[in-house]
Order: sequence, then structure tokens, then C-alpha cells
Amino acid sequence: VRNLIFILGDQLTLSLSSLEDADPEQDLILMCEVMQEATYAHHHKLKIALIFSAMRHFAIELREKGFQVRYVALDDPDNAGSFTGELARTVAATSPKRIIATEACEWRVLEMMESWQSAFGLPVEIRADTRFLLSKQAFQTWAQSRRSLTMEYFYRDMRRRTGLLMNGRDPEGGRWNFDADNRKPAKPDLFRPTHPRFPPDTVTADVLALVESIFAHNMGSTARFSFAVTRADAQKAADAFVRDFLPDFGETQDAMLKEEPFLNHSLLSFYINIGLLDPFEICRMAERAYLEGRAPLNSVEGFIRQIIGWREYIRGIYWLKMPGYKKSNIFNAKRPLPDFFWTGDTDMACVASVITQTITHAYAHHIQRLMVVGNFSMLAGLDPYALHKWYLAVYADAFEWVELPNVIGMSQFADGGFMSSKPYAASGAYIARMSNYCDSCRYDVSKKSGKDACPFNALYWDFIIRNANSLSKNRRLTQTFAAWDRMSPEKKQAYRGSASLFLQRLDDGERV
Ligand code: DLZ
Repeated sequence: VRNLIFILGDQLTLSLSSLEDADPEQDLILMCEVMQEATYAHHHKLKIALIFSAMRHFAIELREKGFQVRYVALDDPDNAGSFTGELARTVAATSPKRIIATEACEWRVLEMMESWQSAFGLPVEIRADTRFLLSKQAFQTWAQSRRSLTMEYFYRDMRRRTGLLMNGRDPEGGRWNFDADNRKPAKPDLFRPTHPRFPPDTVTADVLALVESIFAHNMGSTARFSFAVTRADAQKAADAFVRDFLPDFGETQDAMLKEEPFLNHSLLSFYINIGLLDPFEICRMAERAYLEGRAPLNSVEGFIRQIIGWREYIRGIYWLKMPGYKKSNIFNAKRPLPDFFWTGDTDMACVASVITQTITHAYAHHIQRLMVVGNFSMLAGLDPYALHKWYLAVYADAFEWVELPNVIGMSQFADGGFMSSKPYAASGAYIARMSNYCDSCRYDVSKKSGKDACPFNALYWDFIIRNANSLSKNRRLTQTFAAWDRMSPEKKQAYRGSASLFLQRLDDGERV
């Protein structure tokens, strides 16, 4: 063997940099399902199943192209259990002259890769991951040139750099950002198209049986598995999104409905993050829909911003701030996650609905993750690191590079505002406005304090005041602190008393 090319479970594309000059005659590709990866987080069953099945299908595709692939299944009796162990076995069996890999997206795995050269006494070439539009170095250069790393300015640079939705030097439609049009609530709609489902083939069926037997105690069930697991099917999902959902995506992208977990969301992050879809191609498809009059600008701009803006920005922040970033905890929050994070068993209808949906689908959309689960966690003072482990485990599209900055930085403000200018904290009024959860809740969102009041209301003020040391100098919270100062002592006491009672019940394991 000339080159041993090592491909990870989130690198499933023929255009991968490690495959650029691959020669089917002389090179060997290694892919492995290993326990170390399947257990470093307590992954949802659907997440493991998606990755393993997509890996197996990609191995088939590579073989069809004539490549030699060594594929090690999880239940192979000789499986060494880790990337390094499997590599050692392959090196011993095939004596390659060189190892080639595309850099891992995750700090922990890249560190492993960097240890291989000395471990195996072989040249190891680690190539840049060209699936991102911006290299890590380019992001660092951008970050060094700025006083504050506001996503919006980064995003504008990315628009200029890619030419997406640009009119010469100006943004299409005269504005960079159409979010102001994108905050409408939604109504249940029986005529809303349904997202495509991809029933398991025999390869997937084998994986589902394996997952149900080895990971019987992990979250969820594989019974309703319907992810695309090949590039061709993922492309069908992308086509369906652009045709059926993109036109209305914008207006309701922040809305939440108990009956409709998916609304007009794309459900493409699963596929983009493991390599089945190319992020830039998807943006081009969306742009084409706008240019041909098939989708309005507010929808297309909002969608494109998620990908060339947020996605690239978050990845940049991850590599800028890791490894220390994962332990950020500005509020010194220590509360363990309540049991209902694994059962959905709580009287708060919004939290119950989002967690139940998460258990069923290994999916929730961004506002559900940010403003329901994330918001609750920050207000209640849950340990951000424990929360990060939870998000990493339960969402099928969650890989550390994207999940960690979103949770630690954006959602929990645990980094003290490195990423966001103010915490995404909100009382029940926000959830009532953006969803229909409150209609069926045993708590009353219009009540501010007391046993029947929506817990978010008192927790909101308790969070702000509890953390006044870290927050009172924040200029975007001036109004908030002024409002608190204007409140009567009785009202302040009612809020803080209700919050402390609620948190006590949470700590005592009582149903809340
Ligand atoms: C998440 C995951 C899981 C569950 N299993 C595997 C595996 O068995 N083999 C593999 O190559 N990758 C797996 N992954 C993805 C990795 O843990 C890791 O998150 C990414 O490769 C980091 O970029």
C-alpha cells in the first residue's frame, strides 16, 4: 500500500481533500466504527444509526468507484475500539508508506491525528478541510483585525467573498439582513407539505439492529428511522426543501408549534455536517430559487446567513477558543440537569414538548434549542458543561465544533459575552408570542409569580439579579436593570421568592 487514507464518520464526500489524488491501484481507504467514538457522548440512537449507516453507504460508493476500502464494523470481533487502535492494526497488516487524513473537525480527534506520526513512525499528512469556505487561518486573521467579533460583520464579508446575493458591491435588495421580516408566529397548517422520509434499506436495517442491541439504553428509538444516508437521497431532501419549504422558511423561522416540529425548516444540517451535502452548493441552489422568482429574498437571505454566516463563524470561534472554551462558566452555574432532560416529564409545556420531540426525532430547530431548552437552562443556572454534553448527545446533527460554541457561548453566555452582546434570556412572554405551547400549559404565562405562574417569568428576573455582578455593566441591559429598579419591593420579593421555591423543588427532584 502506498497511502493509507483515513476517513472519519463526518467526512463522507468524494470531494474530501484526503481523496484529491487518491489512486485506486495503490491506496487503501480506512473507515471504522469504534466504541470510543460511540461512547464519548451518550449519543441518541438515531445519531449513531445515521452516522454508521451513512458511513457504510459511503464505503459502498467508494468501492463502486474502484477504491479499496477497509471497513471495520462495530461488532467486528477484532475491532480495536478506537481510531488509533484501528489505524495501528491496519498499519501492521498493510505496511503503508504514508498516512493521509483530512483534519478532524473536533479538537480531541485532531489531537489524536497529530500523535500518529510519532506513534507509527510514518509520515502523516493532515490536509485542510476544504468543505468550509474559510480556512481556520483566514478566520484568525479576520478575528485579529477586529475589536469585537460580531457575526453580522463577518457575514457581510462572507457575502462579499462568495458573491452570494450580491449586486456588485451592494447586498441584493439593499439590505444585508431581513430578520425583521422573519419573526412571525405560525399557525398549524394541515396543508403544509411534509418533509421527505427515506425508509431503511438492508444496509440501514443491519445498522438499526446493531444500534438497538449495543446501545439499548441510549436515548430514543430507531423504529422511525427515516434519514437520508446517501448523497443522492440527501440531494432529494435538499431539492424538496428548496421547492416546498424555502418560500415560507423566512417568515416563520423563529416560530414554534407543538403539532409541527419541523415547520419550514430545512432538516439539512444532518447531511451537511457529515459531508453528504456541500454547504456552498446548497446556498447556490437557494440563491437560484430567489433569482428565478421561486422564493422571496427574506427566506433565502435568512437561510444563506445560517450557512455562510453562522456556521462558518461558529467553526471559527471553536478553533480560536478551544480547548479552554469548553469549561467557560462566567455565572458559576452548577445545577445538574434535571431528570426531565431524558424523559420530557415536566409540567412546563414548552420544555416538555421540545424534549419529547428531541427524544423522538433527535431534532429540534434553532429557536427551540435556544429559547426553550437553552433559555430555561441558563435561567435555572444549570451547569453549562453538563448541558453541552447533553446537546452533543441528543441531536443527530451535533458535532462538538458546531454544538459547543452554540451552547457555551451563544445559548448560555458562559463565555461572558465573547460571542453575544447580551444573554439570550427571555421570560414566558417571548415563548407565548412565538409558539402555541402556552395554550396547553398548566402554568399561566400571564401570571408573574406564585405557584401557578409560568416559571420562566420569575426565573428571568432571578437570573438577571442573581448575576448582576456580571451583567449590570452590559449596555444592552441598561433598560432591564432600570425596570428592576423601578419595581416595588413587594414585586421584587414575589419574583425572587417564586424563583427560589421553584429551584428548591427542582433540586429536591419534585415534579415541576
Ligand atoms: C459521532 C461519531 C460516532 C458516534 N461514531 C463514529 C465512528 O464510529 N467512526 C467515526 O469515524 N466517526 C464517528 N463519529 C464522529 C466522530 O466521533 C467525530 O465527532 C468526528 O469525526 C470529529 O470530526
